[in-house]
Amino acid sequence: MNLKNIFSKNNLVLTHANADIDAISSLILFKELATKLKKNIKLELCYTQSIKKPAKKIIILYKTTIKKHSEIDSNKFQKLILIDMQPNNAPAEILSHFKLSEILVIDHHQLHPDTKKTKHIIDLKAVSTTEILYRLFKKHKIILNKKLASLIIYGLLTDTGILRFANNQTFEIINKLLKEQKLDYNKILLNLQESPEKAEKIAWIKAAQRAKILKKEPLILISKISSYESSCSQKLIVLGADISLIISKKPKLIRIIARANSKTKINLGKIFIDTAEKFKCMGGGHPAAAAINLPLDKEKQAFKYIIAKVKKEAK
Ligand SMILES: [Mn+2]
Repeated sequence: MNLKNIFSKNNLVLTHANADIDAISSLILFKELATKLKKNIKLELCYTQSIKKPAKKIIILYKTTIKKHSEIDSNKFQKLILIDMQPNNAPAEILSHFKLSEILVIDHHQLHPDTKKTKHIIDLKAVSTTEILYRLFKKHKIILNKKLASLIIYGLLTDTGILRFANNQTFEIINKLLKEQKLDYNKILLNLQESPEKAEKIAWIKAAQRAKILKKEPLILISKISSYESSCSQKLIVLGADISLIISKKPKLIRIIARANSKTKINLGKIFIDTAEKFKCMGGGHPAAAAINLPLDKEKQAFKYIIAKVKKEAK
């Protein structure tokens, strides 16, 4: 696929809800890549609903403007580019303005059936979307600089839990970029460091207190918390769970976050995509990290379905 031919004059570049460092770094990298490939094109960078606190730091550091999706008039754009997300997770009010064939997807999450009808670059082996963008820079022979290389590394580090889920490729790319751009790894780490707020630490402790054992082999823990569900899920893994499920009640939905450690054989992303298909809601992710939003009217049924699948497929 030659990216050059894909852009139109006005391009809307959107990333997922609760945008993380990989999502924001990838947006900035994509804009740089696109404007180098095709001069005079316009790209509007945009996020869905909210941005995570550490990712906001990247926006300030790079002096970038990224708008909220509700501030966007989709009529102005002929092309939608989804970064670190797929159409099934895009807000309907934006999606309704585009045919699937007018959408370009760049992502490393499990392929959703709707995505097959789009133009897409999906690489499940890439640990971050910035890794896919790194390869696109190479493929199109666009020269990197210190700032862009740092963004690639930010995504690689954060989406692998600071290298806990890294593979040989991850180290190779990081090493290459550090050397080529004469970057200081400690300085990069420093930019990512964020001490959690007291409220988040209390959420972790509550999630641990409320945890119940769903299965002993592999060890599946389930717990409830109203916010910070993603990091709570991760903390249960650190405590010793092979798989953790966190239920979080939101105003109009129930959000479930699932995590697995690297030795457990399960594809949580696939389970959540199947569940989302069956119960017509939003869900997906990676084999070891996934999220789903269950509508309140189907919550009980969908929840039962998830629990049964996770228990059955976890090895
Ligand atoms: Mn990502």
